Amino acid sequence: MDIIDKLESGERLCEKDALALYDLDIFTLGKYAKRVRERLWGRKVYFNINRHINPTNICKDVCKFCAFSANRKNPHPYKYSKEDVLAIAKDACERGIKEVHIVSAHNEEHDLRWYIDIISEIKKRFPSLHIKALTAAEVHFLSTLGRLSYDETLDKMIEAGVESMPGGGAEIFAEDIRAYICKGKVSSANWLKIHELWHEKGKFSNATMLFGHIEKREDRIDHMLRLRASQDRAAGFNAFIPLVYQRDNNYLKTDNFLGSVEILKTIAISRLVLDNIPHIKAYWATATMNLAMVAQEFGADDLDGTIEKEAIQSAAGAKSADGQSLGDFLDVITTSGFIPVERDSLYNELKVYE
Ligand code: V47
Repeated sequence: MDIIDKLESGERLCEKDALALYDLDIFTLGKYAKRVRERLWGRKVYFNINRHINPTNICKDVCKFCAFSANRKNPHPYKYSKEDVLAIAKDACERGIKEVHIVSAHNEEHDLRWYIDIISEIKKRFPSLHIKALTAAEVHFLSTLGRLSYDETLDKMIEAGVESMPGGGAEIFAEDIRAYICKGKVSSANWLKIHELWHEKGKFSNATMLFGHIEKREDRIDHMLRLRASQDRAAGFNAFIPLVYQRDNNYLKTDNFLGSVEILKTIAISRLVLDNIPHIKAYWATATMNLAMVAQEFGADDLDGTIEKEAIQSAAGAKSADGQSLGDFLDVITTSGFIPVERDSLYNELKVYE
C-alpha cells in the first residue's frame, strides 16, 4: 500500500511510512494532518491561563542546548525562597490564573522536601490553582538525591498536591544524540518509565521533543514511535509538544537550523503518527506566534497558554519572556480563523470564545 492509501485508510503508520511523510509536499501532508485534527477537535484551539515558575537556575547538569542554567555564558545564578514562590502563586491566583507550571534546574539545595513543602503550601493556600510540576528529569534527579524510588517520589508529589506532570526533559530519545547534548540527564528509558508509573497512578502528563539541533529526521520519528509505544502500554499523555531549538547563549552549535516548512512538516507528522495522543501543542514560545497560527492548519490544536513569564526558551533567544496578554492571544487566534477555547489543565473546556 502506498503512503497516500495508508493516510486515506487511517491505518497505523510504521517507521518507514512516517519517514516517507517527510517526502510529501507540505500541502499534501498538511491536508491529512488537518483532517485528523478537524475530526478530533474541529476548528477549536485550546489554551489555558497559566504562569510558569522556575525556582532556580543553578544546575548540576550541563545540557549543551540550555541557556537557562547558570554557567559561564549566563553568570547570573538565582534561587527563589519559599516565600518568593508563594508570593508568585498568590499574585497569580488573585489575578485569575488557573495553573502554575513549576519546573527548575537540578540544584542540590532544592531537594524533594523543598518542593513538597512549597507545593503543599500552595495547595493549602490556593486550592483552585492546578499544580503542574516537576519533569521526569527532575523526578530522576530528586529521587537519586533523596535515595528514593521513582514510585516513592511520585507518591509524595501526589500527596503534596501535584496534579499533572509537564513534558520536559525528553529532549530526543536517540541515545547517541542524547549522550552528546545532555549527558548525565535521565535516560530515555527512565524518562518513559517515570511517565508510565505516573499514568498507572491515574495521572496525566505531557511529552516534549526538542528538535532542530543535531538530530536527524530518523531521530524525530524514533522519538515519536517510542512515545506512541509508551502510550499504548500506559496511557496518560495529554499532549505532544515539539519544541523548536533556540540557539542563542548556549553550547550547542548546529548548521541544521530549521526553516518553517520542516517545522510544519514535523508538527503534521506528529499528528499523523501519534494516533493515541489527543493533543498536539504548537508551543508559540519556540515556534513563534505566527508559525503557531499556521501550525493550526497542519495538525496542532493547542497553544499552551498565556505563560506570563518564560525563562527557559527566552534565555536562548525566544521572544517569550513576558508571555502574551489574553486580549492579544484571543485576537490572533480569532483572526487566523480558529475558535479559541480556554481549557483547564486536563483539557476540560472552560470557555468557548465564539
Ligand atoms: O526539556 C531548553 C527545552 C524544556 C532550549 O508540559 C529548550 O505543558 C528550545 O518542557 N531551545 C522545558 N527548547 C520546557 C517544557 C515545557 C514547556 C511548555 C509546556 C510544557 C508542558 C513543557 O525546554 C526542556 C528543553 O527541551 N529547552 N533549552 C532551547 N535552547
